[in-house]
Amino acid sequence: MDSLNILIVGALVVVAVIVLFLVFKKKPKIEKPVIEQKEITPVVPRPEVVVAPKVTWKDRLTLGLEKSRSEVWGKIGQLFSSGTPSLDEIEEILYTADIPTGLVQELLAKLEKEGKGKSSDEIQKLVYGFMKEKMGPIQENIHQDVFTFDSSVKKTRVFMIVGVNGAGKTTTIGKLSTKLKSQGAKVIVGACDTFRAAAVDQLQVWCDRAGVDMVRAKDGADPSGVAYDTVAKAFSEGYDYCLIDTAGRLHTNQNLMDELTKTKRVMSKINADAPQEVLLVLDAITGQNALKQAQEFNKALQLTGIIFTKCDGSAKAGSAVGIVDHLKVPITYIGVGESVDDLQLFDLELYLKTLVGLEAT
Ligand SMILES: Nc1nc2c(ncn2[C@@H]2O[C@H](COP(=O)(O)OP(=O)(O)O)[C@@H](O)[C@H]2O)c(=O)[nH]1
Ligand SMILES: [Mg+2]
Repeated sequence: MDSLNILIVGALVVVAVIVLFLVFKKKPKIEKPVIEQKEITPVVPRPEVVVAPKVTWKDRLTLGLEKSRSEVWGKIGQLFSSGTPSLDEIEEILYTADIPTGLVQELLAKLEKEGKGKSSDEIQKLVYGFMKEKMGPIQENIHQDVFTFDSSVKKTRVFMIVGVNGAGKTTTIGKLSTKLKSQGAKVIVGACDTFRAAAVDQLQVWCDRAGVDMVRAKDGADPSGVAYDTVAKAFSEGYDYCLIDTAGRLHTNQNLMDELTKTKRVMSKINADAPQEVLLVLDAITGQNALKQAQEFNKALQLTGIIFTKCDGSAKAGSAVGIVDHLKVPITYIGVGESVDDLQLFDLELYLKTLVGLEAT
């Protein structure tokens, strides 16, 4: 019985082995199917790519000076197009644009002498030539190399920015530091408008956005102290540009003007050349009063340049010619709006051609 069992089990094992062998041998190899991975793109309508047209500086300037061109400078030629106009009419237009009396009379005399029978375009060229003659020699005095950053020049340039309240000092410093930083310059800003906490915060926002350093006043510090600390840091740490913001003040307030003189003086204790530039921010809207302001600031601080802001929205942008002619101080920058790109180095030819409506090249 036992041997029969063993036999049966043995036979079963043999049969099982044979079956298993056959099963595994015959089983076709099942290859994993290769599933092609196709990218599934959802059918979503593509939004139209709108590329904002690049607004060039020439376009910005043309738009900014539109009022001055259409209401004043471009109008002179038009008046000549239908015969010789009454010079009184031109005189009145020039006075509304806040052109000083002496200059108005000079231009009228020129128009009277040379304008007869000329076309509108020829008159515009004559006006352009007159303005260029007045401003050209003074504009030559701009220290061009100072305003364009050159990384091979290892120098710290200090700009002191002055002007009455609301002229655009802080905004201009914000724009300038953004520009200089994007050119690769190391920039530091001194927040010396210690009268208003909001003014310091306003500057801080610009500096943070531009990624430049700023020195704030310690509690109770006076403006010249902040200027001193900023300039000292600028020179000891090798900054390329040091921009000093100051509190807006009326040019008629002697105490405040004295304080500005002191601020300027303390900077020169750190470096005899500092500040290399004392720039007056003038708001074009101020018109005739701008000249008075400029004279007072120049007397107290010996200005090296003028930053002419808010030329947009005012028909008085041409008052630049009177200011430059009177003061013998060049315009270094011109502002035609609130964005960084609305401030540019002043280019006399482009400015004058745009102002009188001649095609600028
Ligand atoms: N339209 C226009 N506004 C400007 C220009 N420059 C500055 N502003 C504005 O003028 C106002 C006063 O500027 P701000 O820099 O605070 O003057 P600050 O008191 O001299 O420091 C701000 O609202 C500026 O945005 C410009 O060129 N055009
Ligand atoms: Mg300010």
